[in-house]
Amino acid sequence: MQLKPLYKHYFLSFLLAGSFIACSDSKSEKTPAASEETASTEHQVFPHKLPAEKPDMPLSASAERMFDYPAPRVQDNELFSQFKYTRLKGFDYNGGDGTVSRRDPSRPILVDGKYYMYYTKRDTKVPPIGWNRAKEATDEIPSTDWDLCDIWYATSKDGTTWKEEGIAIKRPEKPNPGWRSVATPDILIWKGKYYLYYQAFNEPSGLRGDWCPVSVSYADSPAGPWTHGKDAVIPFGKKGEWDQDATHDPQPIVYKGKIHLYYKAAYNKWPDIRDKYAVGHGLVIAEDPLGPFEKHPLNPVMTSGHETTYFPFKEGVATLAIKDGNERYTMQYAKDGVNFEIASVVSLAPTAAAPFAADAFTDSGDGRGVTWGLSHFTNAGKSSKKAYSIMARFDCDLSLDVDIPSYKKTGVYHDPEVYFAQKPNENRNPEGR
Ligand code: AAL
Repeated sequence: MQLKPLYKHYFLSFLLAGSFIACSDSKSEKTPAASEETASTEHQVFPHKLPAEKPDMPLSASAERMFDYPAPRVQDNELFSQFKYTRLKGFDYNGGDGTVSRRDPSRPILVDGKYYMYYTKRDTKVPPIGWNRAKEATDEIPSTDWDLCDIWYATSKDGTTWKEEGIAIKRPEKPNPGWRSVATPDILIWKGKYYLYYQAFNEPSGLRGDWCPVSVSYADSPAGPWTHGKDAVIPFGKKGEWDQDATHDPQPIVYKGKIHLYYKAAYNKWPDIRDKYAVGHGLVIAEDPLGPFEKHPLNPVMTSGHETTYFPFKEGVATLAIKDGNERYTMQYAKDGVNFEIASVVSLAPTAAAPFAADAFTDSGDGRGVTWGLSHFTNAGKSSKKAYSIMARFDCDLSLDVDIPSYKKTGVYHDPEVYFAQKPNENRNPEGR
């Protein structure tokens, strides 16, 4: 089988060397190298000019995959971007003493020339004592950063300087759902009305993991007043199902004429054995904002990511997966809003990202993507005893309508201190292995 190509190789060598003497018996000992070269002369070689389409030739697994992305070159990929950050103006954090925290912003909406955003705000006498000490939490002592919170809202002309307007949803009286804390809101505009979905806690988070159902309130104006609509709008899974313990981070879009509400659940023995936890995102669909919401049979529709970040893109839905799962720090796309595939791998991605998506509720069937949004940093406090979060703005080019080449650069360099802040395991042995 090897003989034929081998002769060919010799023939080529003779021509190139211009000498028959080169063909000696000792050469024939180099058969393996010879047959490797033969392969390259016999097979089509991947071209220097990167093809726009998958070439019709045998490809390595990696080269094959390159053509499965929205563009083979990441710089041309509409679902790839760097993320740039700006501090928000207009929010006071009480000198960073851990008693004031703002986190989990909703996606901003633009109404009559003003942006509105809704977020979790904690303003407590003392900083949170920590998840593990949830049993010691009182009416004045928060367990976690999102315990004893209300939902506030702020407005802005430019998305960077904000005016904190006041409370949108206040914790109701005990024992109404959410009496302990209301948190992590997101907004829907549907048939001229505004709907806020949020987590409604009846106990300090940490007691049973992060146990809380999702409630919804509605208003005629983005400034409220808000009327309580319904509790437990996302049904918990039955015992033994992946989402039996949690329904978090509700995020609605309007898609194919219906309300598609994505949510997060931590599962796999969590909260009993926390280090085994896994995170998934589910999808529930309704024709009315107050429900009933029906679970998609393929849930979880995302198996990587933490907080939910979903927006209409082309005919489908795009999402950003951060922090958890094998595919963390990827942008993904699903033509049908359900079956997501990796579109790009990203760096320095925003946490709890809530992008401004002008078409989040218009159901245009041609989502244009996003260029900025809000996110949070949960480690703004200098020590765990003064833990609090701050909100921030991010900018990006995940839009079909703009082209910002600097956002498409692939290198993201951190200050060396960022790396040195990651300390090696204390048990590293003296030889440094
Ligand atoms: C967040 C979200 C949910 C969790 C907690 C507050 O980032 O995932 O809202 O319950 O952390």
